[in-house]
Amino acid sequence: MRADVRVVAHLDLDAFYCQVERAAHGIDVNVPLVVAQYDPFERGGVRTRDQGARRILRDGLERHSLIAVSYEARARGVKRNMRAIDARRLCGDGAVVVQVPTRRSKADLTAYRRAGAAVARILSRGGVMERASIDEAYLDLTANARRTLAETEWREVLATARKAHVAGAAPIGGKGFVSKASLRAGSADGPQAAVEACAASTSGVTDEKTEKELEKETEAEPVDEEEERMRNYRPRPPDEASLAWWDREESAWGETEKLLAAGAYICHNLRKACVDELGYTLSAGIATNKMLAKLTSGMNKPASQTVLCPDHTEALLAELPIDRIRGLGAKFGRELVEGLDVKTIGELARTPIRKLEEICGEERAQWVRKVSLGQDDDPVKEREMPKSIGTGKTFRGALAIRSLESAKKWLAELAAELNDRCEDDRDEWNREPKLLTLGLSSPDELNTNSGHCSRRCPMRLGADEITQDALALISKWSSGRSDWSITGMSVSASNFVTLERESGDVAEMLKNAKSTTGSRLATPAASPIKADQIDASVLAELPEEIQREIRASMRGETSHRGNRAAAGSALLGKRKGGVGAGQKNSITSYFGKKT
Ligand code: DCP
Ligand code: MG
Repeated sequence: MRADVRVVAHLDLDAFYCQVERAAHGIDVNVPLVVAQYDPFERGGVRTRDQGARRILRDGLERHSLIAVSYEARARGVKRNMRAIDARRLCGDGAVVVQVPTRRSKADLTAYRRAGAAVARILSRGGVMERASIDEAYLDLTANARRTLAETEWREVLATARKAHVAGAAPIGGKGFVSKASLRAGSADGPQAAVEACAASTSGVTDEKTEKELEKETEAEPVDEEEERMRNYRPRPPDEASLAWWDREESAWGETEKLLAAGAYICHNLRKACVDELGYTLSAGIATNKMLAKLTSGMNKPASQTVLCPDHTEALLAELPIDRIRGLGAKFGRELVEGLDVKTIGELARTPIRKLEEICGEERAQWVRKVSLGQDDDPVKEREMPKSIGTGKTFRGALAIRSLESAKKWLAELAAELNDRCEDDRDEWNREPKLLTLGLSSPDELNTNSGHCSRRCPMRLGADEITQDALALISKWSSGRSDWSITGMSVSASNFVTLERESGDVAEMLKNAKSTTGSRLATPAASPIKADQIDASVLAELPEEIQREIRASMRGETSHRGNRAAAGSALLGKRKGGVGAGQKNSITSYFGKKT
């Protein structure tokens, strides 16, 4: 068995916000549901709207744009970025329009983040997991697939695996399920194939198949109870070409194909666990690298998975429009299309490397060549836990803070933000911080500390508590000084301790989220933070003074400023490990966060 073969899955929740809202409001799966953005021009300011039913909108629908559309609504022609009023027009009065929760005059994604984290916890049972956005993740299933093949009867593996579609099994552009429109990477509208599948069950006839034909398919492939539950969103059963591929003689199977089948078996069981334990459906792509897995996962949405094996890859990419690969869209993609007079990935693959280099230079040409051949070496990486979380703001010139009252006002803002992030962090990593660090930039520190200093105290969670504690630190710092001013302020949380147990389901998690103080602490404080793991892209976003300070600390100029290195590192922690950070040259950095 070739040691370098990988089995990589990409999993993405179907109409994610809609699924969360459906569960929150108890809306039947057959009812078209859309999630709308809040009205930014709401009279009297954007009101806070929590998880309750007040978020179901009945009026003013023209003022809300859509950010998530259920497959039932997609089947009726509703698309993301339409207005909520259009959903009502296309789906009738039965359509449910839910507004995103709001807090402090902006969207509050907490419920979605928590649901995404709960799903991720289940998926991580399958192997090394890399979360790619709020509702998608990559899994490296290689080791698990090898184990599965060694320990599980092939017949059992195959019985489950063959529920997956096989990309490229049917001729592209023919009557098979692989249509250009179903290759949705980079497309905001979702897969046409899935829309057709839904339309078939709701309005009768599709371009390709009559309801009768679909019924016949279902008769030919009886569904078991488990499959029935997964059919919340009526996935289209694999077509005949896919089934013929699965049903080949065992002797015809290559080793990589068997590993991919085992990957499909594992992936199916993980998706089933998400349905059984949380009620959420996902779609998945199983292939030999991240780029191909991502490309494949959207081909048969919703609630379905697709396998892409090496034998079918070339044919699949050959017809794929160039802009379907993330990183080859927009300006760069246009440059290639126009400069080389090519339209598809296949044509790109046949372009001599010299010509590619003329258009985009040596390094990029290499990347383009690899992508066009369906190659991607980027490993699935577990995300690192940030060492600290923080937020800050600068107050230059006339905006400088000169009174405790004004400091308190801004601290309240920063504290609220920090507290939110700590709550999200707790949901994701099951831990709480024990140390609060206040970072200050001030002309008063110029003589002694080159303009910056930091102060620390034990961390109490809660926006008010953080405000009070940070204010007490400022108050102490300012006492004895006259005419002081502050030109930059940051608050950060660090020294995390793991909480005793992980909450297993969403309801439990929401319950836990209400208590913010750490009575469930288990392990001793983590080691102190160091400014040693710095991400350049995050550094660039920080106030200049703080950037300078961190750079100095990286050069080893610690002397009297030990604390400040920690403060800088804390600020960086807010995005450490984020998608795409520090991986500019990798293919998958182009498949960044969608939200
Ligand atoms: N989202 C958003 N604004 C966007 C895109 C997405 O707020 N422009 C949110 C709403 C989505 C969620 O992110 O529910 C996940 O994005 P996806 O692109 O995965 O879309 P869906 O999960 O809604 O649908 P699909 O079934 O196509 O994955
Ligand atoms: Mg999704």
